[in-house]
Amino acid sequence: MTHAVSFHSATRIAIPDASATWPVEEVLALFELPFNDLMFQAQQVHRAHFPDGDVELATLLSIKTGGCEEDCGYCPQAARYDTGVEAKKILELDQVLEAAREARASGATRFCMGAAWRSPKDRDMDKVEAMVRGVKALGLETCATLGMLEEGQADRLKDAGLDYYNHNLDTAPEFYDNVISTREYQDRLDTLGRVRNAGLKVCCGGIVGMGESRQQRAGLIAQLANLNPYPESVPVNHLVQVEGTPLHGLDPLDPLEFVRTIAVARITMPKARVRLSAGRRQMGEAVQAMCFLAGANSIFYGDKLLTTGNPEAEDDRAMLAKLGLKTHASTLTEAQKERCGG
Ligand code: SAM
Ligand code: DTB
Ligand code: SF4
Repeated sequence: MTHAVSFHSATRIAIPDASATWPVEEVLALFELPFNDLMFQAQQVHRAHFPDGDVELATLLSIKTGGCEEDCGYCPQAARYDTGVEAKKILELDQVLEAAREARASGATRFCMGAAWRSPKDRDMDKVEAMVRGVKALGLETCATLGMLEEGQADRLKDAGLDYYNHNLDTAPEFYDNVISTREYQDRLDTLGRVRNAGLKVCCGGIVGMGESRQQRAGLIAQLANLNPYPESVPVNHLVQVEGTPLHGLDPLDPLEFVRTIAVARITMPKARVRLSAGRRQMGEAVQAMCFLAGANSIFYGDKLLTTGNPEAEDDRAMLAKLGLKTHASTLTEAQKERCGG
């Protein structure tokens, strides 16, 4: 065991500290626990690090849709696949701010701006920086996902007031070439390094259900958990199969395997926000409820992800109420609420 562990007083469950390193075999061993033992352990770790039942609501906006030059096999926005997604120009600042105001009024505390780029061009950076400044001024936490960043670009985003940069590893290194050929795994790690060096918080996760093995799911989680420090925020996406993409038509993943992935992410990255991300519409409430039990504490909130559907906000509010979960906004202190504009 390479982890420094502390013990949760009531149950003597080992809780790894923030600097633990995770060999893939140990991550795989977690995946292979009896389901109830895994869930119990994940719930212990979760409660040791987060207030009970707190779920963050993050709204996603596609600020630049479609026409992307990359070949990510899951992605409806890659120009080379015939998916019916139309390439559009970058949104205007006021369109973004309008969406951010609506998100805030519906109860979101975090606003994520996504662009279908391999990497941002310099002329795009000015526009994105203005968006980040404007969204931040509304009191929302800001997140952007714009592709690979070059030297200096992460610093510019940090200066504009960006809180998180989302850049996913997507899968295990040994499965990666089955999914993407237009950029390397190392390119992703390099961007994550620049994001870290700029002092931004890292939002980094991946996709499950792309035909990878359990060992490879463990490989992805080990990669994430062994980043030093591990990401503050870990989106776990369930592949949304889109007609026209190479990954359309795969056998669906066993939903319990998805729940296990969430639990293993929670145990190996105890202080991270584990984000139950793409695929919720296809999942149903019972599987989502198990994901919350397994340690997920953030969702994308609003009826659209980037190009595909997400549950209606009203249905999500009803689901959270039914499960007795609280939104992050309702658990913020009065001082924090003041900073977030109420
Ligand atoms: N273009 C930028 C990039 O790829 O870094 C940012 C946007 S990209 C759409 C952000 C992430 O969305 C991808 O890394 C992938 O993890 C996720 N994603 C894209 N299409 C998906 C799908 N069909 N199902 C699940 N997740 C998906
Ligand atoms: C992340 O990991 N998942 C979100 C966000 N980061 C940008 C994106 C999911 C996209 C799902 C497919 C679509 O709607 O185009
Ligand atoms: Fe482009 Fe990002 Fe989609 Fe890959 S995931 S094709 S980089 S938009």
